[in-house]
Amino acid sequence: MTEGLRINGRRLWQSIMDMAKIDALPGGGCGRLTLTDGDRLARDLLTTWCHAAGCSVTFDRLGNMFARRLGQDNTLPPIGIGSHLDTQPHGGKFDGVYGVLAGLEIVRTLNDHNIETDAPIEVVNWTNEEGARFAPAMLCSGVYAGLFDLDFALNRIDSEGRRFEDELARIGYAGDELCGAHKLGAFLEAHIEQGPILERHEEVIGVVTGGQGQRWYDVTVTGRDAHSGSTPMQGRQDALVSAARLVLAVRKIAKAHAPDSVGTVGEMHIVPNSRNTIPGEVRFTIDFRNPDDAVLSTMDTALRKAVAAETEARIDLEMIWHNPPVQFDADCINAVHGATKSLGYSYRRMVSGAGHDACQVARKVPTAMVFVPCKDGISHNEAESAEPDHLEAGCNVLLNAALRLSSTTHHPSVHTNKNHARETFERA
Ligand code: HGY
Ligand code: MN
Ligand code: MN
Repeated sequence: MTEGLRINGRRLWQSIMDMAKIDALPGGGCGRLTLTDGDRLARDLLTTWCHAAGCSVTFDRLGNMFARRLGQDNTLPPIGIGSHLDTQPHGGKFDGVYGVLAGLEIVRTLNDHNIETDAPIEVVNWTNEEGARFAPAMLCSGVYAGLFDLDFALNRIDSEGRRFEDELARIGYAGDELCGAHKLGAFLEAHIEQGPILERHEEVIGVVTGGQGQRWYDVTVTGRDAHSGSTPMQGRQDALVSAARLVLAVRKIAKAHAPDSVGTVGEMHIVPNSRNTIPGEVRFTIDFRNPDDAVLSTMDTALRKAVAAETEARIDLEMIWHNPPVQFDADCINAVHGATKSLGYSYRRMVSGAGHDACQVARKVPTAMVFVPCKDGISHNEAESAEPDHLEAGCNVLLNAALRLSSTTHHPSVHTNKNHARETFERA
């Protein structure tokens, strides 16, 4: 009865466009940082829609939201379907939002057809996936999966010195449920690929088998403030020159570990940031990624060597996040793969280059992902865009995979692959 069921693509698209009005930017994207008033409005809108679809909505200590649609047997752990509503400062309309609203569209479609699943279905919105305001990324799905403890998350500070816990309370989304106590039988996440591979190969669906590893660092370079006019070049302790050499070292290390490594310095603060004072302090971030944790270790060694070679200023390097590569659950991957084939979409199996809440949740709950293409592979950019029929196809796969999973008792076969994600990894 349910095989080959399809969602309402127009309704899905409209919900994404309506959500995109919250903290809309002039360039067509969204700047909806976590725990801001915009995040609150997005959460309120999702709650209204989920209530209208007959769901009950709860949220845990970190504001992770669960909208529950009852099944025939509500003693079974629910199938979670979701992603995140927070965006990058200059983000797009689809990153994260697509996955949450695909879950809502599945609930709406099941309602349209009066279908009662065996296990309950839950639409999930994970708090602070982006890590742009409170590092690291995937923070609250990480606490849920037991990768960070609660206090670590509650005490994270943003660049203006505001605490995570205070901001969560301010927007009214600090729940009582212990983060990690909420049962899920499986978790599925639909997401735009955020890279060019599906588009390059003209495929519609990515059957995602895992995620690459990542390491994040905070670097503080301490030199000495001095007058730009009267201080001789010889003997300066210019923190920005040292930082610039390390920025180039990050690129060199990533290229030296080609083709699968990437390295980025995305955030930098210069103090005192005055045009006629030699910078005395520079703080910046480093983001290394590779599907193989052993390679990330060699990149780490190369970075520490570059730091040791810096003599003009003092360098403090702190690795604030070590996220090993993850392999998704075989049964969940097969449900996605089987649904894709039965719906007749072109597809490839692939490892995710970007991090996702699913990469964290997979360490606790059987999990898999569905990718759809995005234009030119661009994301974390206001120009991010996706085709309505691709979004619809991904949501159809998600629906049929969820139906397969909700009617089988599911035993976790999750393993965190410490070395490297097994599927071949094609670097963009
Ligand atoms: O960093 C990531 O890969 C994700 O977009 N938060
Ligand atoms: Mn995302
Ligand atoms: Mn993102």
